[in-house]
Parts: sequence; C-alpha cells; structure tokens
Amino acid sequence: MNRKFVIGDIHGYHREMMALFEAVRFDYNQDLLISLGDLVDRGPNSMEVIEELRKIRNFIHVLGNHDDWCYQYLKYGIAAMEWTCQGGKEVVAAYNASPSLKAIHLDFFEKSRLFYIDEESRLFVHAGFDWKTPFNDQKENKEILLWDRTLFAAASVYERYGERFDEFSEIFIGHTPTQVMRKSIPIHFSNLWMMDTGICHGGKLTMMDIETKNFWQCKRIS
Ligand SMILES: [Mn+2]
Repeated sequence: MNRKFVIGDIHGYHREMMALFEAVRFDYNQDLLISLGDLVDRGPNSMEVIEELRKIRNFIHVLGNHDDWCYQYLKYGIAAMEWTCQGGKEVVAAYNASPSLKAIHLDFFEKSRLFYIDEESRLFVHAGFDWKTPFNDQKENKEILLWDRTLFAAASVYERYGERFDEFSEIFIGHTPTQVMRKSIPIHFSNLWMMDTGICHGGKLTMMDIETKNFWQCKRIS
C-alpha cells in the first residue's frame, strides 16, 4: 500500500471528487481511501460517486446518516420522509432511472462500516461519539455514531485546556461542516480533525493525506 487518504462528505459532487483524485494523482490500485460518509444527496451525481469509488481497490467506507437513509431504501424499499426532503428524492429518481444499480449499491452499503480504527489507533467515524463513555459501549449505536454533534464541541474545549481524547491517537469526523466555525479548511481541535468542509454549504470538498496532513480542496464546479 502506498499513501493513505481521508475524504470528507462528498454528497454527490462527483466532478469535484474527480478533480481531487486528479490533484493528488490518486492510484486506484496502490493508495488507500477512507470515506467519512455521506456520499449521496444534495449534489448532482450521487450514482456516479458510488460507481467511481467501487473502482478503488483499497477503499473503506464509513457510513453517514445520508448513506444510511439510502441503504434503508435499497434494503427495505422505504424512502424516509426526512430523507426525501433532504436530497433523497433525487436519489430515488436516479435509482428508478438505473434500477440495475440498486442491488449493486445495496451490496456496497452492506460492506460499509459504522466506524474504522486503523493499526495506528486512529478512529474514522461519520459524526462522532460520546466521549464520556467507553467507545466499546457505543460501537453499534447509529444514533450516536452517525448523528453526534457534541464531540467537536468537546474538542474545542479540550483544545483550550491542552487535553485530548485518550482512547484514540487521532479522530477524523465528517457530518458537522466546518462552516459552523466559519472555516472552509479542515479544523484540528485537540486530536480531532473535522473533515466536512461543506461542499454543499458554499464550502469545499477536502481530501487529506493521513500521514502528512497535506490536504487538497475543490470548490463546487457542478
Ligand atoms: Mn453530511
């Protein structure tokens, strides 16, 4: 394996994702890519995003809340109302136009994870976790892992007092756009990295080299 990258919420912005792969000269056979979730909804090309990521040999997908809605739809045929009004309507229309993708993408999401911990004890999770209780007690809790918005707030306090989350060497999350701090670059608080730089909130899509922390960004072009 060559380099290791992490990418924030893509949300259907396929052209922007391709621009980043081009910028880092991403090697589909050698490099590793970890997605922090939310591949679909809001942007124009959710189907193309998933189809492209399927070509990468070393790819790890951590499930986002939008991905979970999509997964539930593919598995049970139920499109949740809260999903269809937040981009899901277009995704359902895209599957109706290309029904053969349904089984393929169901399989794709079946293989995704609620979190990933690498050999260097780095945690990759879509939204966060409850830092007051052991991670082991919540590792199947979608309500926390896919929806949390308390970890980054705790991290900003930790940053001020020079503290860190002890269970992991580093933590990478998406879900809460850095625009909440009026920034469009990855935010590093304590040992937490916020990687959703808000491509669908007037921000950018970001891909980072996990080892060097060099990062590349693309504004909306589609
Ligand atoms: Mn998101």
